[in-house]
Amino acid sequence: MADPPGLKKLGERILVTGALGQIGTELVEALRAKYGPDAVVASDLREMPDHPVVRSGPFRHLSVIDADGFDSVVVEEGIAVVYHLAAILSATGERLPELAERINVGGMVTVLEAARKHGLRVYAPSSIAVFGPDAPDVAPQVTALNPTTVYGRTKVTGERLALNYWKQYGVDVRGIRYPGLISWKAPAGGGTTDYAVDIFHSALAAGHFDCFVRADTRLPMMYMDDAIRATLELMDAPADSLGDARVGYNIRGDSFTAGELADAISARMPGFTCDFVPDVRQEYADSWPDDVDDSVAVAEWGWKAEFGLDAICDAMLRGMKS
Ligand code: NAD
Ligand code: AKB
Repeated sequence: MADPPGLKKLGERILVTGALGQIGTELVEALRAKYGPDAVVASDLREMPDHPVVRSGPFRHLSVIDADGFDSVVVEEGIAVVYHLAAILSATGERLPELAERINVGGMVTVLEAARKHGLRVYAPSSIAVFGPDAPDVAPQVTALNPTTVYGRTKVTGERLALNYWKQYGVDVRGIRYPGLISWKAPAGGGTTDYAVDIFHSALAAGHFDCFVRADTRLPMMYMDDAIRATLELMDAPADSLGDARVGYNIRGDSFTAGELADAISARMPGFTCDFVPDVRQEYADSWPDDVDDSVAVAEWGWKAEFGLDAICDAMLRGMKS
């Protein structure tokens, strides 16, 4: 039977939620390069007509907590795969906990329900924020998940929901516990690890940065190119190679302190200065591990990072100057 007028054939295209954010800006670019511009429908709650994602292919204005609207977009656009990036990050989430619950957990339910009904594949990222202060300094793949942030708790719930939909309904859902992501094409979106992005912007604009965590704050970090490649590689991995970590793989990029990051920038920009003036975000950073053990991702789908601290600094300064 012919598709109703105006509808694309179901099962042909990709939908990205939260596409105008820090990750979406680069993931949409990578997906459009891989599958063609028309195959990737970007969506977001925000409307930004001049954003490169909006200008480079189809865009739908869509809230992930509007389940009926989401279903309509899936059918109208012929969606087969969803990359679900829409979320409220940690710093904003602690200020607006109800909003974080509604969007992070409610949005996940919307996407998983649509996946169950329409047979969609789903990519839904998790975060190192699933770990709490009781996790080992180098967090293993499997350990108690007792986060003290609201954001972290929504991410644990997201992983559990995803695993249930996989086990009960066979929904092919995959995810990665991203470390703090460092990139220059779009601003970081209200997280705790934003200092590792903001420091580069302030260094270039003012030669100085007031860092909102202490110099000895050590966290897992990753350059965006590695994160995008990991996302594409995980989605391309054969389903039968993935175990229960499929909904939230630990992946390692590098681990460094805020002081080490400031020193690495000073080494490239003589005269750069950084003061450390911790605020409430220090508490969230202190609750997360120093590093992660990614041996399960390495064994199951061959993960390997390319960017360490020095390569990240070189790429950031080169990219921002261009
Ligand atoms: P971001 O804040 O930069 O972007 C999120 C986007 O979601 C924004 O464009 C926002 O407008 C949109 N959004 C918010 N509410 C929405 C709604 N109701 N409906 C539709 N869109 C909505 O976030 P990001 O850094 O791109 O993060 C994407 C995902 O990756 C999130 O799940 C986040 O938890 C996870 N993650 C990010 C990092 C990181 O360092 N960036 C680290 C770990 C995990
Ligand atoms: C945040 O700081 O909230 C995010 C994350 C690590 O999930 N960057």
